[in-house]
Amino acid sequence: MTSEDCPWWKEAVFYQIYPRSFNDSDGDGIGDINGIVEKIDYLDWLGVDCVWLNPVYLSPGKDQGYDIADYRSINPEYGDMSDWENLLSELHERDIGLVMDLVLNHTSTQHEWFRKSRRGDPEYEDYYYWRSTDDRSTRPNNWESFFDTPAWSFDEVREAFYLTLFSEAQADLNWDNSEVRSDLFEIVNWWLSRGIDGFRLDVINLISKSDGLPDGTPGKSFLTGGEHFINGPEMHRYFEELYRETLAEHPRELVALGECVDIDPKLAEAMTGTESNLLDMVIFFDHMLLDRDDRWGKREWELQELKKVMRKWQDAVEDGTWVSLFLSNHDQPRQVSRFGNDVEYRYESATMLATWLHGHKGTPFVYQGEEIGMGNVSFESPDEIRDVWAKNYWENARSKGKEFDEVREDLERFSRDNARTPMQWNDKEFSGFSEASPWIKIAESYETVNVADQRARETSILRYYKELISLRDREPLLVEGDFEMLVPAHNSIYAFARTSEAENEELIIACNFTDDSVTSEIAPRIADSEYNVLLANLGRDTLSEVMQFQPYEAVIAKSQSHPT
Ligand code: TEU
Repeated sequence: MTSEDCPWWKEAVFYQIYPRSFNDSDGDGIGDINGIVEKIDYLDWLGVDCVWLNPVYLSPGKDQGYDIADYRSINPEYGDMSDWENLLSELHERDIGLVMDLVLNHTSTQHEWFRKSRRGDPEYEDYYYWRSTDDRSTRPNNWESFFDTPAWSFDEVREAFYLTLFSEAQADLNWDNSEVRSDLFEIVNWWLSRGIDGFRLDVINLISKSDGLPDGTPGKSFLTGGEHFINGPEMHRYFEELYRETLAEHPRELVALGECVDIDPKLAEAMTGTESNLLDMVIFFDHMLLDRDDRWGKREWELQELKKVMRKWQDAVEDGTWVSLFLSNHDQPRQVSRFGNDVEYRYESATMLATWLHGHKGTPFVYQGEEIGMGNVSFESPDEIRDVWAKNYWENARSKGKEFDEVREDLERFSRDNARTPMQWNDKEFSGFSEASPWIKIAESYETVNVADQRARETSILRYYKELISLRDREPLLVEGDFEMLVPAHNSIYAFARTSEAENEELIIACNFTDDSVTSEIAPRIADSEYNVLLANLGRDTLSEVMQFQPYEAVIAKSQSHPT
């Protein structure tokens, strides 16, 4: 389905692949590019339109590929450039796009630029943020990193501090240096010339830092100093320049999706057109913060809060921006464990959450394993931790005298490792992911939660995802319909309409977010028109004015006449 003035990426369903954990073709316990190729028929069968591939570039892997050592080569653990070219052409043959994940805010400290910069090579000395202080126990400012450490690391070679907003192996590039910008633009063009369909731009709203790198005011941003490095002063100018020098010249319709920490709708609108033209859609995180308190703590939250956040972003979409719709990615715990119930209601809650997500206005993203309801894992000991952020969290706790058991619950709830356990293809040893013991533990659930089993069944989470994805192809209201919240005050039911006044029709999407049976009047107006159920996870075939919902029940229904 391609309507004339709707870009392909608005109609698409994206599938996110974390290559290290998707499928291992060569038996070393690490997923790889040929492993993805082996599963393209599966992606085709599922019906997705475009793949977002997490970084596969050469990298020492301190942050699993987000520390790039060479933007123009492939990590040998994943294959080589000809494997990658084969992946692209195999995807394109099935009409599936490929979006590469590009990290332009920082490089690995193994990158040639950093190696030259630390030695003071005049051409590269200003490629990063270097600062000296009188003694090495005093940092240049009080900024905090995203990974629970100070934002400065000391380099023994240059005998100075470098800015590092993530791990110490990731040095922030100095975008104020025009040479840095033009080198990065060349890289972007190099990838575009290989025929990809666009980019996911990692933490793209961090590229500009306040002049002079002043101290932050503690509490002003969720990280000390954030007001000086998130949405910085030159951001729009750099976005516009990047756009002008790369994507703007391109003859095909590409997509640029920007991962943006801490933005609001106004900024999103600015980033997607009113101030700069770089981004087509933004990845926002407000809904990922509802259940978190101070990063690792648990916060009780209410459905009303989710409604508020989503309404805000749906209004922004009506006002002209566009968003990615997601509940999971490689940085987040598994959605069925987090927002559903992976013990008693895995099928019900996984399918409800999918219905809810795909019902909104924006582009839906499915993160590998979500489509079979993969859940969080347990961590028996610190040896099982792989993620650098989780390691820092544990190390910080340990240095304060804490035992592993005291932080275990936090890790099991929020660790990024939850999302990174191997894909569960079948119930065989190593879950069909590999012939060898994988780089990270396999979730205990693989014997019962796996692709082979769910594909063989008539009713399963996987079958439901396939239906939901294909519904988007048949039902333009899912792409274009206006959003309207229904029963806004209800504490258990999240219901909304997607309407088209011109066509005089609407969809109603209604979801029970709880373990309980719940009654709700969805909308009195549904009484005067016929509603056909298009999809329902628990077999419902009609709508009524007052509905009794089973735990985690979800339904999408369509009216023929719009209420007056
Ligand atoms: O993530 C940026 C980021 O800020 C997240 O780690 C965020 O803190 C998390 O989603 C909590 O909600 C991007 C990548 O997605 C991540 O994997 C990288 O580690 C990070 O950038 C650095 O490149």
